[in-house]
Amino acid sequence: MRILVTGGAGFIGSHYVRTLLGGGYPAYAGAAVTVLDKLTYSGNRDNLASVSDAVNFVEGDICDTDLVEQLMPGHDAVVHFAAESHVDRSILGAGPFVTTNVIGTQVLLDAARRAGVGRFLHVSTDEVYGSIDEGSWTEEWPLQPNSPYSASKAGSDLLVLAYHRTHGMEVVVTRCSNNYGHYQFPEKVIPLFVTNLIDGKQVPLYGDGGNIRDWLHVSDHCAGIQLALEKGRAGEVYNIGGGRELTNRELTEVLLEATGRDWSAVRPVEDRKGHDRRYSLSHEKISNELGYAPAVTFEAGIAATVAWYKENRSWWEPLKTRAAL
Ligand code: NAD
Ligand code: TDX
Repeated sequence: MRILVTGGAGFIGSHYVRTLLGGGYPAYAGAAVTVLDKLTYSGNRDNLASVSDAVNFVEGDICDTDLVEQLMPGHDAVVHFAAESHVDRSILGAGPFVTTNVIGTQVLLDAARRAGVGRFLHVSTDEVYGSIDEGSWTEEWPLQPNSPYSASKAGSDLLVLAYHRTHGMEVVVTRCSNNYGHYQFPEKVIPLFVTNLIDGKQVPLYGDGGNIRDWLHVSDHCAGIQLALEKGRAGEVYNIGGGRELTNRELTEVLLEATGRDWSAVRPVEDRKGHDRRYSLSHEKISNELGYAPAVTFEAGIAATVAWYKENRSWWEPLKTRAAL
């Protein structure tokens, strides 16, 4: 079995690759892994250091048709993580989001179709559903993305599903809630806040801090992806949630406590443009059909995550300096 993992040097993709090569997904034991990653600001080969001997690492762009067409044949499955992933960056400039997230996905789909790849798993986000005041999103909710990032992800989801309807490709789309865990690039709220707090700095809390996110440990997300890859029905969408909703103020309180700081470390700042108020995801479908259940409690996951950032300054400090965070 040969798996092509795009974006495998990023936060979630590298977790998936490390787990797979560490024997964490028994059905894929012994699988060969190719990682295709452009190493943008958020891609980092250090994230794969523990498995570097076992990975065929290709530095390249998913939009590079020649490269992708040449690389694809011989692979049995594609797990597609590569994306521009940060909402704030998409507000500053949407170009790379449309290019990588939409066109890059089309290039991969065409190459996978021509090469007769058996399975194409597209990693997407709950943000494609927009914002929800009450209740939780099921897979039937209309797509109402509000940021350039989520609009580009919605575009890629629709393309992937269209290749199933049009060409009969064996695609599966997963949509997850907010991930956290080791190796998350320190621009996202949890690692940004934790590393600032460790360093005695302040943290910028957007708006009134009442926005709600549904938190999912990266290992539970990757376990859900693997279930959907192995057993999900082709042409279907599966939500992968963590089931733990917190306002950003509640999240901040947890992080202040974990780092021994207090509210004087919090700097209220202007709200994000078009800031989605609440995300809430139902994962009933993947739980009922495929037996998914999140295994990491938020308390245990956040304690391990904060401990990891405390112990791994050498990983995040240069990244923050380079990105001026
Ligand atoms: P990340 O930014 O940490 O990693 C993205 C990776 O993709 C990087 O290694 C980067 O170098 C690579 N990449 C970017 N553009 C590329 C290109 N043109 N060609 C090849 N490689 C390219 O992101 P992440 O948090 O690991 O997210 C992975 C996937 O999960 C994305 O598709 C994202 O939309 C989705 N997602 C993330 C979250 C979250 O909370 N982090 C939640 C829902 C969905
Ligand atoms: O400095 C900050 N201050 C702040 O209050 C940052 C960076 C964020 N926030 C708020 C905005 C959000 O309400 O925290 C919340 C989480 O923000 P992000 O970490 O930027 O995540 P979000 O915008 O919710 O998107 C994330 O989840 C869905 C990922 O970045 C996406 O890739 C994924 O699709």
